[in-house]
Amino acid sequence: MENVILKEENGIAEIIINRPKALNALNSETLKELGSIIDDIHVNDNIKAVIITGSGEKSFVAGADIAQMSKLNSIEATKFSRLAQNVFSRIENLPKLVIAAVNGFALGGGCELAMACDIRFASKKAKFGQPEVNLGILPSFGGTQRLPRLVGKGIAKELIFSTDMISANEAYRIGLANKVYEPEELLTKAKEFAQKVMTKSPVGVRLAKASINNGLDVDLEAGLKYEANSFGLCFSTEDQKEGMKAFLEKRKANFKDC
Ligand code: CO8
Repeated sequence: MENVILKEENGIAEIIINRPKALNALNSETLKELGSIIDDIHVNDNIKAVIITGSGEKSFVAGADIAQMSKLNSIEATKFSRLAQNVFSRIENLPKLVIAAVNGFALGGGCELAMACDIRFASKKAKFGQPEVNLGILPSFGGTQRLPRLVGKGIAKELIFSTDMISANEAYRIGLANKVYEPEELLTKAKEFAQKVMTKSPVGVRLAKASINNGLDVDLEAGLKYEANSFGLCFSTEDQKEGMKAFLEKRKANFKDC
């Protein structure tokens, strides 16, 4: 693959968007490569968690590729938006933990990519923003939908209408970033978090992720039913039996993901 690097170590996949000359901007080729890597990871049982980051020290992803986008007609633009939305939804619904390690600019499509991940860890140097209305367009890789769900309608509108670029600390304050770290410790902290989650019951983590994601798109009663059904499903697994037995025997659980 030309634009995306995949590294794998100890059950953790590190996906690096790698177009540093364009500050890792997402063109259609990069999105297709990213989608194909996500699909491979989906069916690879050896990979338990994923970290997405940007190549170089300056940028996570500085948005969709403006040079490529500037040549699109209306139908092509819709297709481009749907391509990215589809890849980001596959990331959001991947039945494994996905952490965005935001190492620099996360603008436009870059902020939208980070928001499709479960957790956002930011370097102190990170900058977040949705600058699309500067370009005569709107956020269309999911930003008008995921940003208000994360930070609320008012702050989402403030960020999208103003195009203000905000610091990592401000992103943390409004709930866009989960944690802020020194640049040199960002990846280590992301890996440590992944390793911590990997000691938990994979069944529990997977079903909790699906329950949270599905619940946000339906009314409370439907979300509660989904949660209760997922809870019931746990009782057909070995992991539930092992988790509760281990507690009662005062030992560490040995989960097998079955
Ligand atoms: N697309 C293409 N190239 C880019 C992008 C981008 N988004 N961002 C940076 N680059 C390129 C620059 O053109 C430059 O290339 P070159 O060296 O060949 O001139 C190189 O990266 C370095 O950039 P700068 O020289 O500008 O670096 P600075 O440190 O001066 O500035 C900034 C960094 C502030 C990040 C600046 O590059 C910038 O403002 N970039 C654009 C950010 C932006 O507007 N992003 C949003 C794009 S729109 C979007 O994401 C919409 C998603 C939904 C679209 C739906 C489509 C249908």
